[in-house]
Amino acid sequence: MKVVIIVPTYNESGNIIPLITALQAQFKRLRHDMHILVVDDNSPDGTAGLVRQAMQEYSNVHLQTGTKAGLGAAYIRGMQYALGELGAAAVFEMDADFSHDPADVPRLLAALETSADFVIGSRHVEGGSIPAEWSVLRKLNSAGGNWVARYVAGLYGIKDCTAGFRAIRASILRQIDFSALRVKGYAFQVALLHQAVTLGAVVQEVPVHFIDRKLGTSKLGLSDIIEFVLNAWWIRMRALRTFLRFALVGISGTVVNLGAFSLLLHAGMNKFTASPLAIEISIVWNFLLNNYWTFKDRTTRDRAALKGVKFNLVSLVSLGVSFTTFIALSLLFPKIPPLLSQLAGIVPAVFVNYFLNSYWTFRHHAIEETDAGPAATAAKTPSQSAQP
Ligand SMILES: Nc1nc2c(ncn2[C@@H]2O[C@H](COP(=O)(O)OP(=O)(O)OP(=O)(O)O)[C@@H](O)[C@H]2O)c(=O)[nH]1
Ligand SMILES: [Mg+2]
Repeated sequence: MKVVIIVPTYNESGNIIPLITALQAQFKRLRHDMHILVVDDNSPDGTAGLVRQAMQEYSNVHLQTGTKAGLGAAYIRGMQYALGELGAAAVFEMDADFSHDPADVPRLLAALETSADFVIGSRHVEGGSIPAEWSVLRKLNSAGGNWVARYVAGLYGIKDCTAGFRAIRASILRQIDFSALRVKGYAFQVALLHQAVTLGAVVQEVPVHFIDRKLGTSKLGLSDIIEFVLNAWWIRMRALRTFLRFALVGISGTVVNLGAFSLLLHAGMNKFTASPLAIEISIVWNFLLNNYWTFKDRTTRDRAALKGVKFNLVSLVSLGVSFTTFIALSLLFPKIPPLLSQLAGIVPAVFVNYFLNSYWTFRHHAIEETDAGPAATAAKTPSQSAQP
């Protein structure tokens, strides 16, 4: 397997050569075709020049230069180059400042090979750590970032969403529309992870000890923090948008149901024939709108006709949920008006309907059938899924 370790650099002249040397030492232990791609944004301290010298010695070291546009922009450029020109089967994200221990590379790679599509070198799972000497403010910043990623962006099951030490299968990255990530700075880490989870990637966290940089300075700025929070909310709003569309379609379906029923009665049809026909017309109406509008961004495996059948079945389940609620409320509270029980039944039915259609009928299946990666075979815990 061809593996490319992407190292973004900005003024890392003190670190880059020792890092390349340390990585080469680790590569000797691995049976893979290991490469290093340094993505340098024309660092004024001459980082790129040092990499060019290293390239004389090592044929597996590559360099990409560009103008400084943030960590995310550098990674996007690097990943496109690694997937395109270099033809990588897997890539790593890794800092140049030795915060990520090169000796951890084989462990992350082993996890990628055996059980995951997206491996995180995690500071927040058992066995992992952040430096004890970090100030309270720094710890709060890190914890706050992860909190926002988990509860705002919806990456609930993942402990270290902001980590910058990762191993990712190319089959996942190839499906990501990088231009749609709309991030330039550190927010890239959460945006990418969210995309991968939405695509069905199996995520695994491998514990690592995060070490503070000894040389050079941190590049994290206020604009990065602002972009980070805005990006998490943007992800949340997109998920909400799907649900709102689904609800809107449901409301329009009710109008279609009643309209069709009236028209059929008007045309002289028996009410016992008109009722199920009107229901089916509204189900087909809802299905078409959901298929071509609500979930249009999803790549599904089934043909439209099969999805239509699934949608009908889900409608039947929702009917059961709604009716059971109606009966339960009517029996428990005989005094409340039937219309209220009927209305109350709609609430759980909408959520069940949405959940089943989102995760079954219109389930996103972007992984190719030929992909032998874990996402193609392994079951994913729902808590890790960010599929809205
Ligand atoms: N190419 C490029 N690399 C960047 C940019 N910003 C940061 N980096 C690199 O990204 C990696 C992580 O940046 P750091 O400044 O170490 O950020 P950090 O690890 O969150 O902060 P510290 O723990 O304080 O070091 C380092 O290798 C940086 O050199 C950028 O705009 N362009
Ligand atoms: Mg760092």
